[in-house]
Amino acid sequence: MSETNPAAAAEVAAPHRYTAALAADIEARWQDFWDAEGTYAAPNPKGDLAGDPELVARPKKFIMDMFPYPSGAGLHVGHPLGYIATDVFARFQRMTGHNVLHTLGFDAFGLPAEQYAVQTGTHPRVSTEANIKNMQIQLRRLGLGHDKRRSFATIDPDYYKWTQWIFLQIFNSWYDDEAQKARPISELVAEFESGERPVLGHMRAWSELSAAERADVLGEYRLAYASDAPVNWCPGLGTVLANEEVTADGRSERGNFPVFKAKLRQWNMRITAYADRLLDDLDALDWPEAIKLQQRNWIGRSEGARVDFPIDGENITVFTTRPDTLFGATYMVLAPEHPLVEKFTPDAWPEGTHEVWTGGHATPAEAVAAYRAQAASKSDVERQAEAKDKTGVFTGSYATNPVNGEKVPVFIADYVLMGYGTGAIMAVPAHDSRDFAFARAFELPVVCVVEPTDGRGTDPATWDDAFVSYDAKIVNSSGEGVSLDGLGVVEAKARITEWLEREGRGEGTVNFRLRDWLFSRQRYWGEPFPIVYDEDGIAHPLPESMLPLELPEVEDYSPRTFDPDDADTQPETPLSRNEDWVNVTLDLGDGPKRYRRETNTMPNWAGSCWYELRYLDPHNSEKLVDPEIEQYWMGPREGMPHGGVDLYVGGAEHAVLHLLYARFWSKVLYDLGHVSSAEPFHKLFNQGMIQAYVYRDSRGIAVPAAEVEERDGTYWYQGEQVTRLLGKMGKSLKNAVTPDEICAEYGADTLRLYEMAMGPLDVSRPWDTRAVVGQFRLLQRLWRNVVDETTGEVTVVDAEPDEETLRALHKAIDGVRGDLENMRFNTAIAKVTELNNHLTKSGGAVSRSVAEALVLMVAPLAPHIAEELWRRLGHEDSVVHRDFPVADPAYLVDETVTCVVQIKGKVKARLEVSPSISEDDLEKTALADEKVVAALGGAGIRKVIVRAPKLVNIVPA
Ligand code: ANZ
Repeated sequence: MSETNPAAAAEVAAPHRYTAALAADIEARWQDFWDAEGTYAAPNPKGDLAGDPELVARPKKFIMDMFPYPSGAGLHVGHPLGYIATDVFARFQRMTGHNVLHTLGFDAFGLPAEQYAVQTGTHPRVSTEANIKNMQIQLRRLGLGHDKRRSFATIDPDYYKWTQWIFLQIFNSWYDDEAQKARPISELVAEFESGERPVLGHMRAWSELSAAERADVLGEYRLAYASDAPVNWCPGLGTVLANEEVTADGRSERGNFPVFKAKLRQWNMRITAYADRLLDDLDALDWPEAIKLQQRNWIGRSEGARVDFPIDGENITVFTTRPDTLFGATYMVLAPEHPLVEKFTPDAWPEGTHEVWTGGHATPAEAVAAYRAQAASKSDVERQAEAKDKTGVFTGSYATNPVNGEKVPVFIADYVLMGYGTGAIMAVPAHDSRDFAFARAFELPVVCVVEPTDGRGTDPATWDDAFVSYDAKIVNSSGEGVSLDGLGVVEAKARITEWLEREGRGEGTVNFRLRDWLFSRQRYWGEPFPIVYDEDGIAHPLPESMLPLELPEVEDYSPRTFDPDDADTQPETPLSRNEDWVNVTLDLGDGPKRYRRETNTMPNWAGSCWYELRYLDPHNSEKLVDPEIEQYWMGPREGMPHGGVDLYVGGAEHAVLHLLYARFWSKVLYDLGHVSSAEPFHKLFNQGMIQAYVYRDSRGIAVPAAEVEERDGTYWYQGEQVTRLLGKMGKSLKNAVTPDEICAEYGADTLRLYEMAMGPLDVSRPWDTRAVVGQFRLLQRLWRNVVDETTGEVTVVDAEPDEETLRALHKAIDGVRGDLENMRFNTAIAKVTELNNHLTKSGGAVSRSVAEALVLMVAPLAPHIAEELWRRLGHEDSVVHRDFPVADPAYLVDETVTCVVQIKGKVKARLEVSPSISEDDLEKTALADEKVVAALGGAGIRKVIVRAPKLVNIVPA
């Protein structure tokens, strides 16, 4: 039998060995125990989750993962990397005196469930809930210490009731630029009523305006407002798309359909009101610099000026960051969509208009129409590309440069975007590369006004490109009332801005790249808007008592699609198909009336904009979160001036959208007094990715990775050689490894250790199933150091450990503590391994004190085996709330002995050296010693006699 089945033989010889079967048994038992005991329940200071006051009194730690979308494909081993890391960290924090909140919910609205529903007819709720159940089972198997009482999914009506409630708060507020904060819209109305604030755009008093006029005025202020913004309309998919969902060549990422710019009435969030605060508050956050930089670039603050260029008794206003170069502005460009284009397109070309300017068209109108059609088919990204060949066409009009009275031709060109600045620019070809390329193509004058510092001279005719510098002298810039000659760029900007303001021809301004957030989607599987429209089309918020507004049943979840090339179509939302739901009679305080519901739904970012708050107080039916509870877990404190989650772990792909939207909602809730934290996430950590090898055959098709064989560095699949490349892990690349497989083969503790040992957490690493066994062996050795594999008896002894073991132990404790505190999980595991190996090598029974400390050190990393060994060591309690061991500093200093150095038999120096120093090292140390060198006085050496570690005798020549 032993010949045919060695594993079975080993089991007979060692029935108590740590095997996959034993690991499975241990892990299931402890997972049941934790659930039954509520081991990971974090007590709140009050409310339904109040608990142990001793725990509440401790310093808190709120440790959070970016929550998952419950996909039908389930988890592969790459997904839980971050969840394991936060779990290890949370466990360590529990063992070092903190009240730790750690839980996980599900971000469950979204497109895949809806598409699945369209294909199969299964209601998205049904498939999503099944996916959540499946994911919960997979996650439970990993032994994650979550407070499950706090978990929820964004699709739960009890949750999205509050998402809708927050929408109403945003709808019912406006941004007071003076106070630099959001305020209730009712306070604005009061200011209008009292006449304290003039009603912009109306000569009449507030009381004289109609309801529709008032609604329009307030719409200009509300932080959530409906507008007819140009959006990405994709008839082939039947929905509008976010910019991120559109490819560089203007097609839908999904399905590759054409995308058109269409004006549709959509909800928007006025995130731009918060641009400055979103920038400023980044400074105090503990985030990776790269992510902060991406947010700064996305917000894109530019300081410059608006300048008016007179034209036919009107003005074209440009935004420029370089008003200091105004004397070099030789032409202007409007975005093709600019509303003034028609007005300044005369019937005929002015006398003698250049051929290149007209594009060969008979009239300006014809040229403009042709160019507009061409520009409409390009995406913003394409239009902004740094390509040298610039296109455009002359409008037939000239404006006047306000500083020198010169006539400048007005062009339209697609390198100017409507959505930025004013959608119009003054072109300074000498000092802007795009303008330079355009000027060369259209034979426009180039005037140098910033003195080149690179020796190219001041004649642009000889240049190959623009001279771009912020650190040079202004030249050629004197006009009637103002001269900039000789000034530096900064002074010149200040001087000209002052002049523009004095003359009423412009003003200094700050511009942001950030746009308002398009908040409507023509989808089914999202939060309905708590908004109804009356017969005049005026939007009314639902009262809080009518929340949640639940998603109704519909016959068909799919968006209506159209001929992909038919830009003139309009989306039809799935919710609009339920007429009974859409048309309702409601009493909104002035008696029953007929209303029509908003039929768009919110984007799937909405649910993740505030979920950290609901974890705090998940069952509160009166408030989104109790203020005292919010203050306890997230309020500002030392080192965290804006408060927030203590640690947030997730992928770097969420640098801008989710993280910016969540920051924005936090600030609105903060301004309105609902929370004390103005930032959601104080510390952010981006984990790396687990990559996997992708094997492809000669046709480039991925083959199942698990069936590929390696032969001397080459790879073979069914007799054919295949190529190997590192890539993503996933079903489509046939290289997914599930945590379930690894748990079945080795247990969750081994999987946890392997994932944490693979490398620093923020670095991507290739998965290697064959290497997992290394961590399994570590656990087997750990087990053997405490339990007899044959009898199952605990083998530890009460004797004091020897000096060397004590040193190894305390060195490990000190190192592992520091590593866990700083999330260096891989090096923590290396130190645990070293100590464990020391115990294995020492032979003989392990001292109880050492075994217990080792088990406690392992507990955050491999909690199941730690619980089991702890119990077998005779403890009744769980390791989870035990104190993490503390190193005794006395054992951390290396022991030394005194070595005497003699020259010709006389003592010249004493050295403190390690008792284990080698003869060579000791000789070198002695000869390098200052006193010895001095005593030798440059004499040569005939002989050195070394008796390590205590004596060195030098015989000079
Ligand atoms: C004149 C000028 C001279 C400019 C010069 C630059 C250099 P940032 O820093 O990104 O804010 N611009 C303004 N609006 C634009 C639009 N809608 N589409 C394309 N370009 C636009 O860039 C601001 C600069 O980009 C502005 O300053 C303007 O060109 C251009 F030596 O004005 B500048």
